[in-house]
Amino acid sequence: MDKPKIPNTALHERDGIAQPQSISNKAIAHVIQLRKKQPSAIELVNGILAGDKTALSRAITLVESTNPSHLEKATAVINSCLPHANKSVRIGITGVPGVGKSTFIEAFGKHLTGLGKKVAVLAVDPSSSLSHGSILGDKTRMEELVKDANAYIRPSASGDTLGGVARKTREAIILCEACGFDTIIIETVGVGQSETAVHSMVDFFLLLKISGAGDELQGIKRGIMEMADLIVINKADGDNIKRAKLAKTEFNRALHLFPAKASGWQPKVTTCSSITHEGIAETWQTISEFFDLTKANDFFGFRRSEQNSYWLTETINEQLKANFYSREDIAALLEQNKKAVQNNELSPFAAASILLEKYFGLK
Ligand SMILES: Nc1nc2c(ncn2[C@@H]2O[C@H](COP(=O)(O)OP(=O)(O)O)[C@@H](O)[C@H]2O)c(=O)[nH]1
Ligand SMILES: [Mg+2]
Repeated sequence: MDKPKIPNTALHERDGIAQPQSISNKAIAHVIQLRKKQPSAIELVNGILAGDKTALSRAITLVESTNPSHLEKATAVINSCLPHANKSVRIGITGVPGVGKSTFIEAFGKHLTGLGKKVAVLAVDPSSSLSHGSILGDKTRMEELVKDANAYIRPSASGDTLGGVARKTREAIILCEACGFDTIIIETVGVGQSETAVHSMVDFFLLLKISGAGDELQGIKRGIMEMADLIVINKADGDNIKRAKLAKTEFNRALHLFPAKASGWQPKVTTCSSITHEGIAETWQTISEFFDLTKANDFFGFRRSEQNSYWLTETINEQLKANFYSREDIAALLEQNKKAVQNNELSPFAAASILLEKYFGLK
């Protein structure tokens, strides 16, 4: 018997084969159950204070949530954790992509857990909202640290603005500290003003570099050099050792040209290899000296309280701005006044006054 001919046209549909349901009803029921069982704020806090990393992750996700209905719970968790936070050292690490930040943090973090410390690694990377966090993909690079019971690695919060990402990171620091992490490492790639944001939330700022073809100081933003408490020349291994030592001399000379720091600390330069681990212990030794000095001369506490008031005003600025621009009546009036300003019918200052008066309900 001849097989029926199937017309070769796009309008024809073959009967498909019945597909098995890709998600079982049991799995769906399980997910629904989990959703229902969102832990309460008190459960989260108890988990965090008991050192439970799952509770910590959940709380950080809550804090990062942009859903307004989560805000109240997030605030309650943060407030309960706050009295248990602060007992830590916070270290910021920056450097261009490829310099070896992830590899360094893996080696450095393992060294610290080897000393009995509990290490949390967070990232500030406002560019990563699309790629879902810069260090997420790097988790493979931090293979050992990820498996370490005394380490916690969290990819960067996504967000549209650096201010938003920075606030979430500040809150994540508090949660990590309440969870018993005593050494917080904040990684950032030098995008936008992210180094400045990280600098304003850490006690110690480390710039990672590699030795180049000679002119080591070329291409470094002066501001970053000025912020650094320590420059670490990474990849000081193999053929690179000699060049790394030369770079160290050159950076040391350059650092001495900057004005003295309020901390009383003279910034230093070390070399290390994140692969052979040569120089990792010395790098931590140098950082410890900084903490000894700044805790003895009270700069440590002073800087933290300065940072707190800085973040208070930063947050007010952020939220006022966000609230202003999200109001529909303001947006309409802004559009209208923009045209008038562009056509020189209204000065920018007069237009701003009109808008602000409307915003504050003065008119
Ligand atoms: N030889 C050598 N290679 C390194 C060292 N540290 C990192 N690398 C390599 O440099 C590349 C970039 O490292 P990665 O940690 O991803 O840099 P990141 O982009 O700054 O996080 C990787 O191929 C690493 O294996 C080091 O100390 N010595
Ligand atoms: Mg990396």
